[in-house]
Amino acid sequence: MFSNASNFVQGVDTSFAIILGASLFFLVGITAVMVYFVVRYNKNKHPEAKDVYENKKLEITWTVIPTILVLIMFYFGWTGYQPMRDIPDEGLKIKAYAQMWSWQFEYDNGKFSDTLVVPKDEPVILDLVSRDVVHSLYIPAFRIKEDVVPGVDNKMWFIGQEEGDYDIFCAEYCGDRHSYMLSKVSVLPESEYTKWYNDTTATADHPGLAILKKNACLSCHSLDGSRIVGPSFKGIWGHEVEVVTNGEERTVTVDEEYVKKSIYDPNADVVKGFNQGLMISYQNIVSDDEIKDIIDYLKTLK
Ligand code: HEC
Ligand SMILES: [Cu+2]
Repeated sequence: MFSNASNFVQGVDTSFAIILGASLFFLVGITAVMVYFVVRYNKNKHPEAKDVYENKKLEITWTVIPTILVLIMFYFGWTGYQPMRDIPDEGLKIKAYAQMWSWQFEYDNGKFSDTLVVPKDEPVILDLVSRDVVHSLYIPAFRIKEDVVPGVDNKMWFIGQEEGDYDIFCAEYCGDRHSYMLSKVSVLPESEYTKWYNDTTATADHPGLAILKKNACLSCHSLDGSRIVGPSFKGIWGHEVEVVTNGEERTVTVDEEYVKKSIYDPNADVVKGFNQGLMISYQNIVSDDEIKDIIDYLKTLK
């Protein structure tokens, strides 16, 4: 509470503190009055119950005071929320992709990243795109959360005001590994951000591995033989797998054609023991050339 990590912290924390304060006041007040009444009006002290009928003053009081109170809460809630929806025209635009079960951020210059890197003190406008189901981008430290809905053009914005790393969560249950759908936002000084942004040289990764990372294939496929959502990629090249095609089991060898088919039409041959319909088709997302790189890389995973 009361940090200054983003431009929304103060507005949200103020309304939170006011609502918490009012709730505490009434918790203590009502409990005290209740205890007093239990003692004061118990049967020994007050044997004859009295029927109280109508009390205009009391009724007006308990209508007007709570109305004023909730209007105060509304006022602070609204003034804290309104600027979040008032998205500026100018700012750093970044595309935020959500998919089962990872985040990915794309910058103007075509750079992709798993973590959101932003400069300090500059408005950042996130264009929220879902590649599959409904997710929700949540940065608790910044007090912002916005749904990422497939087919809906939604945006969110903020200004990072303190350097550091903050958690990003998915706040909309989106399947098996929803709770692993984590990332970070790094707020850097302007000059460090520019350096990071301009550094588009690929990491030392194998090009095929870079493609698997970029498309978040690894949130469902491990490289070390462990089963996540899909089969591990370890040792699959050239091996035989049992698949179900149109309800019939058959054995196929993992070759170029099979890998390509698995990526473009994942529900045609479903690996036995795994669920159909989890992997989307990457037909317009991963190109033929990229599949060649992926295959080169799979060959190295003995
Ligand atoms: C949401 C989870 C998920 C993501 C993301 C995903 N897959 Fe899959 N994948 C699966 C599942 C589940 C199967 C097994 C069922 C089937 O064959 O459709 C599978 C099967 C495969 C197979 C066949 C594996 C075998 O052992 O025969 C290949 C190859 C494959 N995926 C490649 C990819 C690539 C490349 C990407 C990224 C471009 C990717 N997958 C992204 C879930 C996923
Ligand atoms: Cu999610």
